[in-house]
Amino acid sequence: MQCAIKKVSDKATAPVEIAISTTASAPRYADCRESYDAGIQYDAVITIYPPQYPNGLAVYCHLGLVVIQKRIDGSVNFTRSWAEYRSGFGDLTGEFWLGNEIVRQLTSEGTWQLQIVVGGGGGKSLTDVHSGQPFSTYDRDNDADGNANCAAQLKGGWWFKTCTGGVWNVDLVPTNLNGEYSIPSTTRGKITAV
Ligand SMILES: [Ca+2]
Repeated sequence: MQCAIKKVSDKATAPVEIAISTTASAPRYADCRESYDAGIQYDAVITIYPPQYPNGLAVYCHLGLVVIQKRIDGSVNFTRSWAEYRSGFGDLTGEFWLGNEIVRQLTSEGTWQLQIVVGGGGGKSLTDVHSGQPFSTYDRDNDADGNANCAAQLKGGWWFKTCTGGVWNVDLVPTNLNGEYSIPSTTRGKITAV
């Protein structure tokens, strides 16, 4: 499974700095969309140079999207603290969480869309990403359930609203992509609530 974000609007909210280099160098891409349009149309770890990261930021690009989460084999533990979800963990070439601070920085300008792909099924795009819901981890309970700590209960960080309901109150959208890893054979390949 995988989560990725893409820019859907260029509406500028801050002045754009233009860096001028006098030395010849490899092409620099502002984001995964640019690298994709330039012909890198396979999954790859690419150093992008968005305005927020003038010195470059390594990300995993997939079909023009910046992948913020990838889980393929359960090799990385996603039961992590607030600080770890903030700074990111794992390995960009394997399983990882890119990091909430990086996502916050990248999405600080323009309008972005979150796409979630579970199993081998198709992706589901959501424009209503956060629905006003802050991120929760086991050590920072920001969910809307006053009686439970959803992140602790479900063993993963997420924009939990309730522990059992949908994050966005949309049917068939997974609510806990960062919980303990498992692939139920009956739901493989489908978007499913987990
Ligand atoms: Ca709670």
